[in-house]
Amino acid sequence: MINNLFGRREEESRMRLEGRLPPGQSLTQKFPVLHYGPVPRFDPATWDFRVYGDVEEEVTWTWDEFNKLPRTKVKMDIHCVTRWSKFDTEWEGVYISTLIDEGFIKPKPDAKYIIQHAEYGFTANVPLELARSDNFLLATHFEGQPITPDHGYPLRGIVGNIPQRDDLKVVYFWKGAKWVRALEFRSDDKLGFWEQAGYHNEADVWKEQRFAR
Ligand SMILES: Nc1nc2c(c(=O)[nH]1)N[C@H]1C(S)=C(S)[C@@H](COP(=O)(O)O)O[C@H]1N2
Ligand SMILES: [Mo]
Repeated sequence: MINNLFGRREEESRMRLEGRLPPGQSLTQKFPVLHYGPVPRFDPATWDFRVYGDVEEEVTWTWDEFNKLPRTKVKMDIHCVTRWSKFDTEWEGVYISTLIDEGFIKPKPDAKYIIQHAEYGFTANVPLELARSDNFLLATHFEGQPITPDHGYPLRGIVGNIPQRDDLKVVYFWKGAKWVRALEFRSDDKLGFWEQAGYHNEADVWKEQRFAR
């Protein structure tokens, strides 16, 4: 593993040189766990995933059904507002754009935002345009293994930077909800959990939009 061959500082310098280290961030080779509240238990028999709001047809998938949806792998750099960045993380899961393109989800024309609803009432909001882009994934796997319980098992939103893809907007990692259970499509925006607590609604990592004021 590259992480073992090079020290943290050497890797950080390399990322800075490559233009991949956003302002105010530092590289970590660990994977910190950050969330509010307890880690939920997963029961595949009762778990479901709901898509509702500004969609032509509301849908609900069981865990089995969710696992039959078209899947994608993506490698991203993730940036936490608490100033750690983790590079070249590999995720596997489901792209919202694929679900829309293949007719699994049919947003109404006025749908402009989505809210990720997670266990215990946690929410995270993003513009639909961002949720549909290649750097946003509903992920089941990290580095080839099911995501661990504290990182969001069985399903979480993931958002980060894909190197060389300067066309994509990159937001802080809190915009991906762990233990996500539903997507709500909306014509108007609605602040999520951390956004209501004073974090910046747009959360652009390159503009260092950490806090609302
Ligand atoms: N359900 C849920 N998802 C959440 C949070 C949370 O409190 N609850 N916190 C967010 C924040 S602030 C961060 S930085 C990332 C952390 O993900 P990690 O623990 O896998 O590093 O999860 C995000 N998703
Ligand atoms: Mo965070």
